[in-house]
Amino acid sequence: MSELQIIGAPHSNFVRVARIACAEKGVPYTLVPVRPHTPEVDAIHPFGKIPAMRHGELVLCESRAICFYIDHVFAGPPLAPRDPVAGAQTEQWISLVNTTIDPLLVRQYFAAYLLPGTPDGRPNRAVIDALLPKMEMHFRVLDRAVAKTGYLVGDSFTLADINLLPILFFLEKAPESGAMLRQAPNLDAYCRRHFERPSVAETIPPPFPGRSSWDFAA
Ligand SMILES: N[C@@H](CCC(=O)N[C@@H](CS)C(=O)NCC(=O)O)C(=O)O
Repeated sequence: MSELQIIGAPHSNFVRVARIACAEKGVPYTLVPVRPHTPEVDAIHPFGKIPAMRHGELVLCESRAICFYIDHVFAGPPLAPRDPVAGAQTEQWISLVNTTIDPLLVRQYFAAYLLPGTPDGRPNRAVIDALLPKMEMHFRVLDRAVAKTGYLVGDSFTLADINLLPILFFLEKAPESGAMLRQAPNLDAYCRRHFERPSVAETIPPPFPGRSSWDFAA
């Protein structure tokens, strides 16, 4: 069968999830680095979002579905535990990350730096300042979640961690979230440890288009 393609720009945290999943399973893939709403993506995702996937005749969209496929079709360590309790806890954290943490910390906070919508293009202070109390609560939740074992679920690396780490990579770069991370000892140690994991380290995205580095001035 032809090589698996992960379709989507490497800056997307959801694309990175699919790439880390491939790396963890030892699945070779080609990255097709296209933006949302381009013909390659629109042909697969009904709403034009990334990632999409192509493997032979099969096309899929949505990071969770793509990771399910990668996890079940290929050999290698399970990304989601097959034990029903640990599996359900993994799904619980994937859902919390994707439906609560990503919308606040990436789509609202990080976007206020990246796509600020201000007349001079500077970070959107009004948006950022309004988000800070909720962000602190999110950091407290995550710090508690990894305190016991250094993983979100049980004592092994799962798809739950794979979904969270690309978001923490962004958060480490921005001023307020970077400070919150450094003040959350368990979460900070979690990042230091797992950012070095080969699947995570080898999928670090290049700086966003139009930026020369990952530095975000306040
Ligand atoms: N639920 C989707 C979310 C994917 C997603 O939102 N991707 C972003 C890039 S990080 C995107 O394509 N945004 C374009 C849009 O929302 O129109 C998944 O898990 O794959």
